[in-house]
Amino acid sequence: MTVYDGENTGCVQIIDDEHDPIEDIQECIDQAWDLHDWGTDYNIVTIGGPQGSGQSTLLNALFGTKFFIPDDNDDESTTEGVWMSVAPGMNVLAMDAEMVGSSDGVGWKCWLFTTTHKTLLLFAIRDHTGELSQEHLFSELMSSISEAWSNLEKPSGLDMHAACDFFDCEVVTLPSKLNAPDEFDAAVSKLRTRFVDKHSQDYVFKPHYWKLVNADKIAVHFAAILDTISDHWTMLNHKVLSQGPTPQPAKAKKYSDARRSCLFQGQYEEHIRGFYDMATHHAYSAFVQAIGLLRQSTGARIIDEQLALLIRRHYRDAMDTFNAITCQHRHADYGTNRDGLREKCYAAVTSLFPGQLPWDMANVDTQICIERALEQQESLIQERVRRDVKHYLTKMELIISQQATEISTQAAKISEQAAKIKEQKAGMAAQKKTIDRQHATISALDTEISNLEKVIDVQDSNLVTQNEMANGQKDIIKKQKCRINALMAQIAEREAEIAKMGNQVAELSAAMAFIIKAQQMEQSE
Ligand SMILES: Nc1nc2c(ncn2[C@@H]2O[C@H](COP(=O)(O)OP(=O)(O)O)[C@@H](O)[C@H]2O)c(=O)[nH]1
Ligand SMILES: [Mg+2]
Repeated sequence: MTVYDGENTGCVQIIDDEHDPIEDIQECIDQAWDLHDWGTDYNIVTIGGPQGSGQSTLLNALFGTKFFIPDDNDDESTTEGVWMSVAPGMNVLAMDAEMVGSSDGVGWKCWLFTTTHKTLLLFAIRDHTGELSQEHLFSELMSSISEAWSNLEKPSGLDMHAACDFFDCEVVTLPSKLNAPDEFDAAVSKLRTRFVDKHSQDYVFKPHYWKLVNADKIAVHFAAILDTISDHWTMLNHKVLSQGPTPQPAKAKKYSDARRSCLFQGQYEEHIRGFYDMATHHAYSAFVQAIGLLRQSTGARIIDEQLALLIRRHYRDAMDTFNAITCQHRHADYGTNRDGLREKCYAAVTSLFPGQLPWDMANVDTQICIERALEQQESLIQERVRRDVKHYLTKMELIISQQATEISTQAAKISEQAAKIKEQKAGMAAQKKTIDRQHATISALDTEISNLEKVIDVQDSNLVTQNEMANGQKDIIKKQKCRINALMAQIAEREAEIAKMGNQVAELSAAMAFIIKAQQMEQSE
């Protein structure tokens, strides 16, 4: 019995917390969601990411759903299993699931539930601060995806495919819901328009995302997918998704019983019929539209060679579309359905260009077979060339990496030498500074010397003058000496004279004393 949530939020649990499928999704389709009018005009969305990364919050904000969001204080509770809800006012089925981090990758299965040929992986980077540009994030993501894809073990026949054959990838950034709530709301509502506005250039749901199942048939489709998943359980769970331990045998059995009861006994055949109808519908409607346009644009009523070529090209596109859709789900009905599509295309051409036998179908198909064989040859050659190129590239990479090592060793040496040179330069600069300083000192000394020289010159000239003066004085002294000598001679003369006069005086005195004595004697007598 399908689990409806207690609060009547319109959300239904389609896989339970034990990761077992809930049986009667059909009941929701018929009653809760009422998908009967949707046909293929619908889309399925889900958000992947670690628990607590805001998946439920973003789903609710974008699609107006009411998926469970735990209380901020409630660390324990979280989304368990897979829940689904119709987005109010939109032909969108939103899935909320425990995702990466769950023990067996149940959330990944949501992506596998896709009912389209191609899936859009829209990476929403939350709490984006703008440090890394969207372009940068995109290129990082793309390189991670292609690396993951190249490590993926692909079913045989899909080895040649690239991730972009199955997935379109885009990146959007969202500001922090907690730190910038207004900006977050604005960004989310802008993003929402991309899911709603069919005329927008950025409309998320591209026409080439063919729906392979009518909306009211998705229950059987899901069951069939679960069947496929469980058949490839080991590969999906371990080699591809690396999501935890091998399921215990008891659990595996329970799972397989559940899926079998999910197949609605007999509805699988109906599902396959619907699937082929859908593939025929997509291929045929594209073909009819294309040749209708051809008829309109050329105005031609008669199929000439050129028109036949164009029609053939569209016919081939239609067959390719049919094959692309059905290639992963080949079934016994393939041949009958392909022939049916061929007949329908033929009928369409004859009704647009009545009364003409535009081509011999067998011929066209043979030609297409030949072309395809040629293409296969070409792709084999390309593959061989690619392998050779890869081999060569690996070799080159090795050589380049060796050279890179060598270069990096040399670069290290060069940088070592550069460091030394830098050191020496610094030493030289220091020496230059010292030399400059010494130069300055020398030039100061030079100035001082030249000043001193000037002083010396002045002193020299002074000395000359003084010498001259001295010589003059010497002459004067000489003259004075002569004069002194003359004076000395005069003095000596005078002294001699004085001595003479002294002698005379002494003689006179003696004479006078004699006289006096004589007088005294005379007197005394
Ligand atoms: N920082 C931040 N928190 C968010 C954002 N979106 C939701 N949250 C909070 O993260 C918690 C878990 O959100 P929920 O949507 O339940 O995460 P889920 O487990 O991935 O579904 C809630 O408390 C939200 O308020 C976001 O963009 N940034
Ligand atoms: Mg959640």
